Amino acid sequence: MERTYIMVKPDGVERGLVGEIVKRFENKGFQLIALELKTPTRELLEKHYADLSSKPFFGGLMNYMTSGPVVAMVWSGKGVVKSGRVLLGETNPLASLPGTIRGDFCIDVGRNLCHGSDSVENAEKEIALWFPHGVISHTRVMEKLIYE
Ligand code: DAT
Ligand code: MG
Repeated sequence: MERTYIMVKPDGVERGLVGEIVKRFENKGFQLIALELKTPTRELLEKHYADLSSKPFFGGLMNYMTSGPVVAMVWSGKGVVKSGRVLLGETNPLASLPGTIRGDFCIDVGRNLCHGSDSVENAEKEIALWFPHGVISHTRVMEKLIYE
């Protein structure tokens, strides 16, 4: 089954939006297979955001992302990478539609609450980076109520 890496950023944790964000993935029918509250090191974040290291906002992004604990999660399900990005909304919250997490709860791109992997390949890389000890393997009882 497809998997994606979803993270509640420090502003989302600080603002008490972890439950709200988890709820949206649960309501959709996706399965939570890993979750950890942790304060990431700059080294870990530099790997996670390696493709953005030359951007002018990279320093600000590192300061933001190391400002407090994050909630790191892995969600599993059919089409979860793309669908997860739809649940999150656009990178710029002001361009995000109401009904999406960023559209409903934030304003600035540098305080956009959450992260979601942008491809299946990157999802697997990010899962290996954030959960080097692996995730759970569990078949839900309700699986046939979600998938035909
Ligand atoms: P996304 O998080 O939607 O995958 P991204 O990978 O392009 O977006 O960028 C990662 C994060 O970097 C993004 O969530 C917030 C920050 N960021 C991106 N573009 C930015 C910009 N123009 N100014 C400030 N921060 C930005
Ligand atoms: Mg990205």
